[in-house]
Amino acid sequence: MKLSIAANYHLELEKGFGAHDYNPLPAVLSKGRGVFLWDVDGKRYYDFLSAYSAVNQGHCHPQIIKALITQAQDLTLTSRAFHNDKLGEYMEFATEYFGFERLLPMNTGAEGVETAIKITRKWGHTIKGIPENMAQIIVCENNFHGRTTTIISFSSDPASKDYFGPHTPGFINIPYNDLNALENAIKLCNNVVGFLVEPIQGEAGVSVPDENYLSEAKKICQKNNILFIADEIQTGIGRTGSLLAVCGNCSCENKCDRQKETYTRPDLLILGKALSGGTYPVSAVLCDSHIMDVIQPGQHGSTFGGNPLGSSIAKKALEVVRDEKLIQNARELGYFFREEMNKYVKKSTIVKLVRGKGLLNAIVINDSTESRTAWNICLKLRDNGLLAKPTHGNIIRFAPPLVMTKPQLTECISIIIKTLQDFES
Ligand code: IF1
Repeated sequence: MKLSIAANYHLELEKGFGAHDYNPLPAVLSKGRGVFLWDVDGKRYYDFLSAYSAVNQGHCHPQIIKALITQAQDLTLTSRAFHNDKLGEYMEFATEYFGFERLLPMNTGAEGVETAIKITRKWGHTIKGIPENMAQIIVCENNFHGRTTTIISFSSDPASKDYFGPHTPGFINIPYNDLNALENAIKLCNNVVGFLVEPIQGEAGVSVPDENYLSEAKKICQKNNILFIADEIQTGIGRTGSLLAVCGNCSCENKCDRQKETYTRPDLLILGKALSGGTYPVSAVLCDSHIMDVIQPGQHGSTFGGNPLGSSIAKKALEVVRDEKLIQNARELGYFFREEMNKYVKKSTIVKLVRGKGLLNAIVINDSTESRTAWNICLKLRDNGLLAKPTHGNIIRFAPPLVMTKPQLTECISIIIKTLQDFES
């Protein structure tokens, strides 16, 4: 589909005046509501990326927007030099909802990850007794935790890492979903203080680990006095059909006491993205006092972290997930999506497999990672009214907002299959 004059106008402005740090799919969007996006020419699309799982609650959710507007008319920012009347209530709600004693508010996901790294390192040096500046954190190959210089220092993706050195030391890379590799890394290094892991590796192509991987990894960490750090920035807040991907197979039908449940409770939980329903940068690190209290006044923070606007939005965004039972919906629609897609995959020459959990899924295209097939499929999906984007060459991620209905998903599945059929040999 050729882009309109209006769309090209916007593309050219970005091209002429912006950094070329992205290669977006050619679509210029101007409006979003629920599961839908509209472009500058009024064409409607189903959103199957959800801004990388930041829009779990649907675009411009009315209650979240109302909370944003109401707070924005009173007070947006004081800095943490003073208190405000929204942060405490948000902290109380979020710590109870996720089952941790304390919350440190930040803004972007990468800031949340950096915060978790600092807390873990300081815990290692001051509580575990690792010699100063010797702390090591184990991470997994093909990770994605953000784009700051420390975080890309432990990336295994050359595009994210090369030429941005000198890289931050103190990280050990091991294969994902490999418990022996975790145990061996700990055996080889006495200074390990933490294990930072995505419960499902999103950017790596929705790589779902073995059923027992996270629980066994947590046990290995516990046995070795190492902090288990779950990066749930993309997988959390209902996306995988549980409140957290580490919750395993529970979808919150019966309220659990997350302080005690046997689920794989992380020592540090990192949230972002859907924590604000995609309306405002809000991230957070949650953990219990014996870990969080290594941070004393003046040792960490940010200008916007914990501001009243973000706090009001985040509390409402979480209430929407709870009250609209989005976790259960993601779980049920996820099963339906994979079941329907597998009926097609069985006889497809172009799709190798479909995988995922809840409404975080992906298809693997039967072509090389260097081929343009996945990209061309996404261009055709766009023409057919559905927006998705390839990750790592031959994988297409499918992650619609969790407010999607079954009839809408049924229509999307037929759009996807009809589009794929055009590429069958
Ligand atoms: C981009 C990827 C996804 C994340 C996890 C931390 C962060 C992210 C598990 C950092 C952010 C975003 C970043 C965005 C595209 C997107 C992404 F393709 F980059 F890898 F989702 F998979 N942990 N992911 O997924 O959070 O600082 O961005 O708020 O940089 O292109 P952030």
